[in-house]
Amino acid sequence: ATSVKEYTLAFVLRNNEDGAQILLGTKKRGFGLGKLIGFGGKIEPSDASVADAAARELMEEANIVVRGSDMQPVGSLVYTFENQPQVMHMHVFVATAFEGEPAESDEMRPEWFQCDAIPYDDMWADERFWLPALLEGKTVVGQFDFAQDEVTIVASKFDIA
Ligand code: 6U4
Ligand code: NA
Ligand code: NA
Repeated sequence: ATSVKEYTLAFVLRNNEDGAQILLGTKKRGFGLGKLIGFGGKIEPSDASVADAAARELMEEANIVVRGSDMQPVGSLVYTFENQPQVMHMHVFVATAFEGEPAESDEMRPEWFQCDAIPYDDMWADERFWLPALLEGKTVVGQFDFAQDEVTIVASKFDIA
């Protein structure tokens, strides 16, 4: 039987003299080890809302504060992995208002990148298909089916609006 687990993923954006930047983190442990990703994780029963779960993860992993109301929902993505009954459902958010300075945690090493020079080769393979659209203010809904290697996309369908 298939079971679906709910996750958040949040991208923080800022503008400074260098132009538009995005906060990404290198995953230091667990699932996606070594990959450059947004901040997020499993939604816990104690989270009052999905947006609050995303804000909690940003605090835990990057040490910055984003109010739940400043979490803009921009996507819904389903991931499957070959030979794994568990399906991941990821709720994607963008935030442009935050407090504090991003700082390294046990789980993530945060770093700002220029939005026009995102190193997609260091990210999950699906990111290049939809993250550019989110940076233009669009939304994404879709599904990516990965092989067991967690690199190869064997099937995908997604809508950008
Ligand atoms: P622990 O270690 O229990 O605190 P937790 O932070 O709850 O973990 P974690 O880090 O395993 O959960 O969550 C996985 C993160 O990776 C979520 O933010 C979703 C994200 N993720 C998984 N597959 C992805 C993919 N193909 N593309 C993507 N993000 C993905 O962009
Ligand atoms: Na996480
Ligand atoms: Na976490």
